[in-house]
Amino acid sequence: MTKRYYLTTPIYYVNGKPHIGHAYTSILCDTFARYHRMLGDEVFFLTGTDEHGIKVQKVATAEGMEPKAFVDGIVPKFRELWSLLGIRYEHFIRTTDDYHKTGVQKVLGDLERKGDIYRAAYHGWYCTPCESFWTELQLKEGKCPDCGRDVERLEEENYFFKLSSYQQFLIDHIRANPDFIQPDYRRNEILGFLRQPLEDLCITRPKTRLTWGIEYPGSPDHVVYVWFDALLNYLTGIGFGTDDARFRKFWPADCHMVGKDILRQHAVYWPIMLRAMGVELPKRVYAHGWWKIGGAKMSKSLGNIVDPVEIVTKYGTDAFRYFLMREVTLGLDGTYSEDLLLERYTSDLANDLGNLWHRTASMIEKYFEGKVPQVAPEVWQTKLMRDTLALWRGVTDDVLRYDPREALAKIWSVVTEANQFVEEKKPWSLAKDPAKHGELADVLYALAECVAHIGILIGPFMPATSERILSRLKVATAGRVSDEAGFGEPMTVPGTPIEKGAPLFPRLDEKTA
Ligand code: ME8
Repeated sequence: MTKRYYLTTPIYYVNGKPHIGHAYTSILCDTFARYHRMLGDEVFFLTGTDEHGIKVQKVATAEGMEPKAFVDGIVPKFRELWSLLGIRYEHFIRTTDDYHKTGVQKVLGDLERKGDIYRAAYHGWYCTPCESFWTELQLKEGKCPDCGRDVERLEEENYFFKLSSYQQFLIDHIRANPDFIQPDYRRNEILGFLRQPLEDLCITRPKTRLTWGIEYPGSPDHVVYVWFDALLNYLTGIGFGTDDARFRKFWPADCHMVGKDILRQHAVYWPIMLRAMGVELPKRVYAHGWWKIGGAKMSKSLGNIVDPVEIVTKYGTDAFRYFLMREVTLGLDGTYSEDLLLERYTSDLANDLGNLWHRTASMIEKYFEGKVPQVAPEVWQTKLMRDTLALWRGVTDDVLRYDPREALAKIWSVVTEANQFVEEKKPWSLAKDPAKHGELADVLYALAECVAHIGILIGPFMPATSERILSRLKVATAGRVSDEAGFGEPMTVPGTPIEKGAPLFPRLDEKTA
């Protein structure tokens, strides 16, 4: 039976252009989604934009625009970036879409009738940039304990969601399902947080303070708190309330990929909301780390962002994708610098993979008129071929464990081995001796096959490079390999003319020339 795989990115705030941090989450998810498609799974990859709330309203007002007109102008920047980065999603949800708003209102109505939402007066402190409520005791020297900024005194009527009723349920669920929050150290953090009693969540804002939101169904004077609205995208985006068959087909989500900044919302509020609704919980929430610059998180509010478009224009999409996934272990923080990217580009891409392709194609051109040579079947018994074929299992395991860095490291160990194989076999010497023509054919065939197999496996990580390699080698099976047996088959056809083409990763001075 076909497996289903439902994966989500956070829906990003549209209060500014996307930066490397957003690109990172989307590239990770795209890679996992592509890998699962390669395995033959029926994949639903959902991404989109979080458009309501004070942050967006503020920026729109500052620009002298209506919020809706403002967000309509920003959303295309996200879509364009995803297209530039090769992000292939099944659906792009906007929280201003009607089907989403209807879904949110229905959930609120149901929960209120069930008694999980109540109206009450709120007295306390509020941090506007964080959109967080704090009690007197929680403040740190009179400031927001999260961001250290000023807070304002609030006294207003709001609607509250009974998080507290479900605290023990959540603790039990997290304990019984070790995969639910990943990595492990984040699960421990959340369990630590849950040692304190949970306060009920204020899920509305009075329209006197915020108008840009979904209207609360029970009161024309309130809009829904942006997080309550946003989290529900994971349901409405696959048809909750509009396409029940699709919803039932893909829910529960296999993985919500998020940054560690928003783990609490996904690992505490969200499962409790679902439990209250009587909907199954997602299988996994995976929190990745932050890209930092000079020790600080790259963020819109700090203004230290790097524009992915500039990087991609200079280095190419696949180099950017490779760098982000190879540089840090999923879960940990990484330091972004162009020097590090350049180092990876030069060593791993231009010198290792690029060179492997270039010398393989050049020698096939020179010694075999550009055609894949005929070979003896023993070629498949060489260490290089055995190590190449073993990649399928190793890389697949790594991807299924959400370790793209290790997957790439494994692939690159074979790239290195193949380059060493060239050095050892010295095809240029074999070519001088007609008696060694058969051996020369074996060496070049093995190299062509090795590169073809690597071409298949890097597809989810570096789709454009994969396509380039496979089309130059005329690999007809591309896109049809879905298991270890298929991966074990020959990919190239002796006698077929290949195309050397331009360098896969040109030296940067050549690129800019
Ligand atoms: O939080 N390093 O949206 P957002 C790594 N709308 N990842 C980063 C990053 C960095 N420096 N900066 C941002 C929101 N990200 C809500 C989400 S979901 C129901 C609602 C990535 O625009 C990372 O995935 O602030 C982080 O969690 C997300 O962008 C936050 O995006």
